[in-house]
Amino acid sequence: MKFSVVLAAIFTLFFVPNAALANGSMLRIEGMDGKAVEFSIKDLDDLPQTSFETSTIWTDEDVVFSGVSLSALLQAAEVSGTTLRMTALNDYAVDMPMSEIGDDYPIVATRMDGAVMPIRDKGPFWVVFPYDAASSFRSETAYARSVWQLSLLSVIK
Ligand SMILES: Nc1nc2c(c(=O)[nH]1)N[C@H]1C(S)=C(S)[C@@H](COP(=O)(O)O)O[C@H]1N2
Ligand SMILES: [Mo]
Repeated sequence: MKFSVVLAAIFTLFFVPNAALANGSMLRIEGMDGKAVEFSIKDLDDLPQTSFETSTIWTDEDVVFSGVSLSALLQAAEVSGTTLRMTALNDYAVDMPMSEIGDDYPIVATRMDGAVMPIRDKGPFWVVFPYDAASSFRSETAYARSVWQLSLLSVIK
């Protein structure tokens, strides 16, 4: 390998915040049977992607969120049940009835406007709804379920 290639690789490793290197965060998913699976951003990138543009209460401008729909993710993790607990890095947690998870919403976003989100910008995993699409997504219930810095999805019932 040429020295310049090695240099470029080292530069990339340390300075380019691409998907695989965003940070070491993993999203853990636990089923009722005690089975647990961990997903990196790269793992999420390998699942079917979904995206939408919306305004949010957290941003001044419309933004495009992209990632994996929560329903597709739970399917990939092979967990099922009636109640999902979503827990954040800061231990914030909220429960959501699985019956209220749609095919396309919410999504576990891994990108905002195409860029991975550092922990300080609510990343790297953020549960978001297409807020502009329906008034029900602009409710305290949906906002409370918009868990940023998501670290754990556990089926509790
Ligand atoms: N990680 C994390 N996500 C969270 C929260 C939190 O404290 N931590 N608060 C929730 C609640 S109760 C609401 S209403 C929305 C909006 O919170 P904000 O008004 O503080 O931005 O974020 C939700 N997501
Ligand atoms: Mo809230």
